[in-house]
Amino acid sequence: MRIVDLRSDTVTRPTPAMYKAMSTAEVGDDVFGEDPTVNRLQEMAAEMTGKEAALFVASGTMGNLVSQLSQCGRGDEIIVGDKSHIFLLEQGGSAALGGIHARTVPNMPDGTMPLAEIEAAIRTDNIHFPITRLIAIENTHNRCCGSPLPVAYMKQVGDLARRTGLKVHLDGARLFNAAVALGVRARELAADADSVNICLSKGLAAPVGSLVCGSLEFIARAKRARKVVGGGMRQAGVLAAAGIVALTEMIDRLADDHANAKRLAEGIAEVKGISLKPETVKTDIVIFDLVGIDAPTLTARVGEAGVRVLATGPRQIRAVTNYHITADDIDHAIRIFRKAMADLM
Ligand code: TLP
Repeated sequence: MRIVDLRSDTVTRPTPAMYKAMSTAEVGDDVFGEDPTVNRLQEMAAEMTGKEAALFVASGTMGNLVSQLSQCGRGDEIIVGDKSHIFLLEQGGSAALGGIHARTVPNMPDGTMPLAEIEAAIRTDNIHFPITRLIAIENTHNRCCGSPLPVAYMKQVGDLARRTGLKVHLDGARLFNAAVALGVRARELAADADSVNICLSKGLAAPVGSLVCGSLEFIARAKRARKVVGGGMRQAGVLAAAGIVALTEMIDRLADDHANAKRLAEGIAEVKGISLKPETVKTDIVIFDLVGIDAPTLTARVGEAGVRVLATGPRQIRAVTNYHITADDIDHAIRIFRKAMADLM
């Protein structure tokens, strides 16, 4: 059966160039800082995000956790979006492992948090309150339909943080999708962040890995935090080699994923029972609501026909385009959705 896997951009498998690079990677013990391939990847990531240094970590979750552990102490508070990955989908790891308290501010449909609401959430000096340390921003914003947050907004958050003595963490798991969609460089989007997490294993198709980027001083602390969560890897150059290919060859083509996501959105927006505004789709993520049918039922039905998507709510579905998905796959998926809805409604 023809399979069109739209569950996530994380389902991507390594490209032939990645397999080749992995098989010939020069390696060393990275806990000693002696893996030349890891070091090269870290230098590339630092340069691309405009930071002094970078650190290779196992996953986006580890990158976000290590960044928070490096910037906050126990009992400190972070301001995060109520639809952010950090708040919803990382097991509350910063609280569980770092004693860090999360204060949520609503994410708007475009992924931003209103500046006035961020400011209102900052704690004043009062013996009853935790101390606010960090504002965490997500760009693109996964649960807000992959919205790219513009440079101007990132700067406004940075200005607010500097004025109030806070740090900014950027969960840039899909920062390159944002850069491509907005026609800017990733470093412009990262300029106002003290720490940035970028992922290689999503739209960039590397099998494993993320990088946290920031000042030399931040990276020194992040390296300790990575070690205590068990993330000190040894001959990690085997993985980093694929990451170098990801950062070199896989960024510009994200535009194809964005075009395919738009094509999918336009193709299913008119289907009865699907509520979706195609203009909200700006990167590789399509999120839509259902009317008169529940998400697990539709997900199971299209799944039987080989089209894999995720239910992200009782009546909400997410589809994510990626390296393996062609425009023809999208047209096939549209036909499967149309038929499933016609049968079920
Ligand atoms: N997101 C995954 C799942 O966890 C839901 C996905 O399929 O979208 N930040 C953001 C914005 C993310 O979307 C993700 C992964 C992460 C962090 C965590 O990355 P990993 O999965 O590498 O730990």
